[in-house]
Amino acid sequence: ASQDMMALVDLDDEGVNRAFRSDVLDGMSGDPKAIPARWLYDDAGSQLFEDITQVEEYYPTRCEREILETRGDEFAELIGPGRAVVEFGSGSSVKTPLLLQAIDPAAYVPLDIAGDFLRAAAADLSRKFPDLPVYPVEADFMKTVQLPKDVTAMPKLGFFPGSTIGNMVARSAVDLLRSMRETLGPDSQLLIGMDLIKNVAVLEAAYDDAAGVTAQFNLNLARRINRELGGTIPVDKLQHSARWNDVFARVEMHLEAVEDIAFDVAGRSFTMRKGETIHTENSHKFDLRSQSTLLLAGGWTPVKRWTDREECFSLILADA
Ligand code: AVI
Repeated sequence: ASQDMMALVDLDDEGVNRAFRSDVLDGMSGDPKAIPARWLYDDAGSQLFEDITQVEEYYPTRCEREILETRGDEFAELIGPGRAVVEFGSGSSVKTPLLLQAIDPAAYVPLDIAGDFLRAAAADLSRKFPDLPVYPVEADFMKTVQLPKDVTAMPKLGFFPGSTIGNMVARSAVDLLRSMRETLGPDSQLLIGMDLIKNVAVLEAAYDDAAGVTAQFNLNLARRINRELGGTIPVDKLQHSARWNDVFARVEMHLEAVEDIAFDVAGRSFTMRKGETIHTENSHKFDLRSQSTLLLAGGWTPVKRWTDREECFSLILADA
C-alpha cells in the first residue's frame, strides 16, 4: 500500500511538506525503495502528465475518448437524463463534455483535491453548459464525501475515467470503490475507465515514449525531492525505467541508478547501488474477469462494457 497513489488527506502546504518528507524518508529506507505515486503530481508533474496524454505512444486517453465520442446513444439509453454526474478527481475535466452532452444530466459535481484547478475547470464547463448547475467540491475522494444538498435527492452517476483506479493496489482500489458507493448512494451508477492487458511492447512504450516525456514525469519526482526536501540526489545518475510485471499485471515505473550513488534527503544519507531502483508508480491493467472481480469486490455490479475499435481500453457501466 506504500506505493499507492491515493492515500490522500486534506493538508495545507506545511502539512503536505511534512507528509511528503515522511513518505520519502520511509520509502527510501525500505528495500526495495519505493515512493507513493501521488507525489509525482506537483505543478510541474501535473503539467507533464497532461503532456503525456498527448504523446503518440500513450494510447489510453485517445482510446477512451473514442469510446466517449462514439457511444453517446448507448450512454443516453442506459444512464438516462436527470442524474447528478459526480466526477472523481476531475482534474482538467477534458473528457467530461462528451459524457454530459450525451446524457442530459441534472447537475455536475466535480470532486478534486486541487482547489484552484477545480474551480477553473468548473468555470470552463459552466461556459460550455450554461443551463447545467455545477457544484465543485474540494475533497479527498478516497473518503466518503458529503455531496451538496441540492443534489442529494437526484440519482447519481459516478464518473471515474482514465484508469486512475489502476494506480492503486487491489486492496486500496476496493476501499475506493466502496467509499464511492457510500458517497453516491443505493440507486447510483458508476462509469469507470479501465485500461486493458495487451502486447507488452505496446504497454512499455506507452510508459517510455520516444520523446522522453514520461521519463521527465518520473525524474521530476527526484527533482521535487531536491527542491522541497533539500535533497542532493544526482538526477543525471538516475534513469527512467518502465517494466511490465506479469505477476501483478501492471506496468511499474522505477528510477534506476546508472552507477553507485550517495546523497542526502532532509538531512539523512542514502546510497543506491548501480542498477538499484526506486519504485515510483504502478499502473495495473485488466481483463474482463479481473475487472468484474474488482468491481464486485467494491460493491458494484457491471452492466455494460465498451471498448474502442483496437480493444485497447474499456469503459464499464456498473450499478450500485
Ligand atoms: C493517471 N494515470 C492513470 C496514469 C497511468 O497511465 O497510470 C499515470 C501515468 N504514469 C505514466 N504515464 C501516465
